[in-house]
Amino acid sequence: PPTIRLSDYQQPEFWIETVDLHFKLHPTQTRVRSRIAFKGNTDRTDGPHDLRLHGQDLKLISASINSTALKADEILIDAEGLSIPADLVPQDGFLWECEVETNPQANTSLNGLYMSNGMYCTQCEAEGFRKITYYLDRPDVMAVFTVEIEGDVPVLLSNGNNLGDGKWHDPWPKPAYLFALVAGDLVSYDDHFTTMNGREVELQIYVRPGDESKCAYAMDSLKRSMRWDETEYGREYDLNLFMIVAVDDFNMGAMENKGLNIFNSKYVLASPKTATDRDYELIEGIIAHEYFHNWTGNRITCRDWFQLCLKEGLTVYRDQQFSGDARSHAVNRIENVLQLRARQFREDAGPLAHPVRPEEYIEINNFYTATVYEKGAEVIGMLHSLVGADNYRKALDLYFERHDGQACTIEDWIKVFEDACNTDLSQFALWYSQAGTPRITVTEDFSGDTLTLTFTQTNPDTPGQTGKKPQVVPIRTGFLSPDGSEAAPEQLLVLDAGLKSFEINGLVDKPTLSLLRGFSAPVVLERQITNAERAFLLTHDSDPFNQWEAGRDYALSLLQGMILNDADVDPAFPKAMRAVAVNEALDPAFRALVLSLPSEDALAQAIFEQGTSPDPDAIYAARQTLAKAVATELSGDLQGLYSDLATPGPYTPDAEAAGKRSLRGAVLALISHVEADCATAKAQFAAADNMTEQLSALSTLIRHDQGDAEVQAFYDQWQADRLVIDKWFTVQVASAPADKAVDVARALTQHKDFDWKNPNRYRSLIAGFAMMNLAGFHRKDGAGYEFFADWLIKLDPVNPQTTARMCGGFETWRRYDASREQLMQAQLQRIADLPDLSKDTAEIVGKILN
Ligand code: B3K
Ligand code: ZN
Repeated sequence: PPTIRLSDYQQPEFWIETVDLHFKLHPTQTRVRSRIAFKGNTDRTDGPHDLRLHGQDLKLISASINSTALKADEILIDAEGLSIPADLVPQDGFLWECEVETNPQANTSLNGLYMSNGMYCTQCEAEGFRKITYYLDRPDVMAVFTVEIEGDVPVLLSNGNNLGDGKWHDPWPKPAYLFALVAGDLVSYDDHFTTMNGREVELQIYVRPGDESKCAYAMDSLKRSMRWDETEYGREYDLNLFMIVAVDDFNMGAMENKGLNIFNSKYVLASPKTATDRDYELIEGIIAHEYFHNWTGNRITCRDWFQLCLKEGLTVYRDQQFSGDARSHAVNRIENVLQLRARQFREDAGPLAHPVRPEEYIEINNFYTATVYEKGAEVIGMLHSLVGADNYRKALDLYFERHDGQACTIEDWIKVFEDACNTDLSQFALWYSQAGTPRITVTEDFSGDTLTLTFTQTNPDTPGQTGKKPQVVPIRTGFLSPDGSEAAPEQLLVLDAGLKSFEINGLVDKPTLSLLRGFSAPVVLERQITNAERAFLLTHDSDPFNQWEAGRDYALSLLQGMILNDADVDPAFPKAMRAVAVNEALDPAFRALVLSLPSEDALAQAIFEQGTSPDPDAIYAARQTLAKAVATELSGDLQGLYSDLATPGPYTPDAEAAGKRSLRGAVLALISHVEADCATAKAQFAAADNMTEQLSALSTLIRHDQGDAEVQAFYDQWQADRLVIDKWFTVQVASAPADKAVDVARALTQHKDFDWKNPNRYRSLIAGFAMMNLAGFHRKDGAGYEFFADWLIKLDPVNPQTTARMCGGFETWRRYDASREQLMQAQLQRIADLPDLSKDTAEIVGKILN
């Protein structure tokens, strides 16, 4: 398969003005008729051009140009589409009419038109529309769509305004990737919204009959998102109808099709008994994300797929702002940084590293990555802090004004900031083109009343990129006096060179530095700091992110010492943890985050960066020892905390109640380290009236190998609820003791409910095992690797997109000792050698092996 390059971009030979689609739905023989008004592209003076249309897995029934039927020998069909020779194609414009047949039932890729539990559904981003009909399936071709659907089902939906009888019209020109069709036996949960200019918008969430009672939270999140986009960005909704559909078989979280968002049912349906606090939080964030795409993605879209971060980075940034406003900025920031480090830093440090705006790909679906999304959002956060809030708003206003209705590039985006803020961003733009996480060091020199800070920056090599230039790194810095107060006003130090010094004058004592407050740049900061300074920051820093970071960094350094040098637990650490745990002035959600130790994967990465191969069993053991030490220090407080943190009355999903439950969950985990029989967890499991508490109890019990009866009871209670049964699969493989995990996972693949073609179910078990149980996956004999590879091989022919994404489980193979490395390499090679491997998986496995 060819490599697609940004540098090869050319405008299309033709544009499309209008598209009329007619669907006659049938599970195995759906007929699609299209009438497409093409016009010539006057910028392409290199004609005359053949008509080249994308198309995949289509049976062509007929085609004509300006009502003249094309003969079979006038149409050249290949695996990627069709071509009509230029002499048959009026170069300034023509009407294309075509009929094709597709088989939605046979489409297991969940890309294009497919079926999920008897319901018709589409997924067109990035390149799924070409599986529906022949088209110019590229985002810079924007057209007005009119759709008519005939089918033997009660509900027939598409984008835009409902004209009745299965007919739809979307007045906003859009690229084909935003097209959607849904048809099936669905019911809707309805509401309405009045926009800032007084327009009435009908809101509908479509679900399978029986699920109507689980839509309230998604609807509430939608209305709050709509209001927020008005007040914070001045963006009003632009159709009189907004629909969300929940489907069970979906490759990702959700999709922002114009006026008809399609969601993985996991991110719509919620009730206290079946959804955890984390589920509620994700529903709120993803509903907001997809809604925000209406302006950042749909009204202004991407010129080509290399510009993906234009819509994704910005929309993630916007949904993070929204969630911060809706909940707690501090807690959200910490959670986002945990994710960023776990997924994006890991990606940036390994064989799949690529810039926020990649320059080449084989399969674009492989680039919906943490780098494009999460690092893309970090880059916007840095822009925001560099230009300031007022300038940021000015730039965004200009962006919407200048580019509404266009398909844009990162250059357009940067130019808007340069023009609105009167600044030069050429160096800043390196964040979009250079891969890898910059590493920053700092030295401090205090003399007289002056502190001199000297920063260095190194920009590590990544696959295909060496000799990088220094980037612009905004470092928010605080200066703490010995009594914990701010000795000088906080500053934004902008490191824009490989080496740079800053002077801070008028200080009485040498301050303790609070560096990179709020995690103001996605970098690794290396500093010389003592445990006493860490404890001081954990107690006194007024920046909650850095307060948390001090505790995290403290734990990380202790654990590394325990793992690598057999160090004993530093008794000051449990004391510092206790001080936070019992400090009622602090938000419970924040306290829970402080109490949670660095993940096993984070420790493995940190140890690897020190130049040693991490031992997963030693990592597991050290975390256990440290947790036990904290639990012992807190033993006198735990039962009191546990009962004080109970949230009386009916369950509510708000951040405050969720925060208490999260701290209570952390306390429960500590209690079970000092309680022989896990009695508290057992009692919590039996009494729980909500999924958060039921699941945290179950996970604790499994971790301590005490949960057999509860595992069965949970299944008996929830077997009819697929989203809960997904959790049941995950908790068993993720929490199983390391030596048992592969066997548990293997046995569960035999369970009658392991419907592996459903992506949620597949991920719940296979990714739950490979990504959430470090020591289990890395069992010495390689059984975990073999099991994981077997299942990647099995899924690839059925669903390449999900398979390729899951291969990330092997992305860290070079971290480990020679024996594990060889075992993983052998499995990767076994996959790479398959004769019919999809290009999706081939691209990822090829890169991982290189
Ligand atoms: N834009 C979609 C993701 C499409 C993924 C295609 N492989 C969801 C989102 O980012 O909002
Ligand atoms: Zn998105």
